[in-house]
Amino acid sequence: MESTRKQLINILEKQKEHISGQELSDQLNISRTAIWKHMNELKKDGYQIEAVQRKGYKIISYPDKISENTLQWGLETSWIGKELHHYDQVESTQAIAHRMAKQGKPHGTVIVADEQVKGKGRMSRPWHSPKGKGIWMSLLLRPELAPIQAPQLTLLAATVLAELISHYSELDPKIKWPNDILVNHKKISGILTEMQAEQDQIQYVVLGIGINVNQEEDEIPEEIRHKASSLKIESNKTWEVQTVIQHILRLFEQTYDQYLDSGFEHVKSIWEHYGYRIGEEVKISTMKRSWKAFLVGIEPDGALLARDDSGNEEKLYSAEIHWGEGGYHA
Ligand code: BT5
Repeated sequence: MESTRKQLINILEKQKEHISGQELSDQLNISRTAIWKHMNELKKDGYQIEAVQRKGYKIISYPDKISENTLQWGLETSWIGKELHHYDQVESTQAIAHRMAKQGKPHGTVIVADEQVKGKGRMSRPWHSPKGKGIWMSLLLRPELAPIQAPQLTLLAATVLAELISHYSELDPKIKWPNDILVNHKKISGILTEMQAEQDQIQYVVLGIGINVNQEEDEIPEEIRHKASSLKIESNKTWEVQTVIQHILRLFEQTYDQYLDSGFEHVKSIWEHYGYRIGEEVKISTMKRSWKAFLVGIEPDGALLARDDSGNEEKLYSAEIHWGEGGYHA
């Protein structure tokens, strides 16, 4: 049933004009009654299908509910998302992406889920991923880069998200080093990059993107409500998850291709443009000392560059940064 249904959707999608029941039944090798039943099922799932006498069927609009078909329909990319897997519920899209990477799935494979029951952040921290409220997605990449360059992909992804939010709303997104997207000092998105590498070559990267899209305030877990938010809460509008995913994939592909062609400089400057507290003073505590630092920007290896009062610059890989009044505290 599932595969005939998928074939049917594929045919209907390619069709600019109506297609007759007879033609569909010939192409799919099933009876016209079976076609009619499938159409009813599709309508129940939210597809709006027009049936015109003597002309046949045509899809008028797609369901809100996302699927592989609806995501790929109108996806203007050349390599990303050509292979795309959508799930209603998973433990974590990261785990699926790793499994697919090991099965040899291609560069650009995308895994999307409506809900994650064991979504994860960095260092195995939990990532809250409620059903239908956000984007929980992993990209499988096979870049010809040295492992040391992998952090650049995370920074690149963060710039893509910041650019999109900025482009499609009045919001003023910020990228908090290393990779949180904040709006009004609250985290609305996190990125988790995991890599499998051999000697000097990356085998594959799984780039996980989590975005809180349509949660209301009371749908954010209480313990993180002071520091987490969603696009809807901040912008006062409902966002179409499917369209946002398609925009992300398109802009990610474009930015990635440009990065491979002309290097990291462009990503760096966009990142610094959106960088939270970049060009400002913050307090930093490391194991060795506690000091007042001016945040200069990011380095090609993903480090945060900070300058102290005497003009000495230091690359930070992990440090406790006191982001300041009203700021975000991890
Ligand atoms: C991250 O970790 O920010 C990376 C999140 C990556 C999630 C994506 S979703 C698709 C893919 N599949 C996965 O399983 N993961 C990736 P980190 O910087 O460690 O932040 C985790 C912390 O953020 C938690 O300890 C909470 O304090 C907070 N947090 C948890 N869920 C959140 C949410 N939905 N929104 C904002 N903050 C959240």
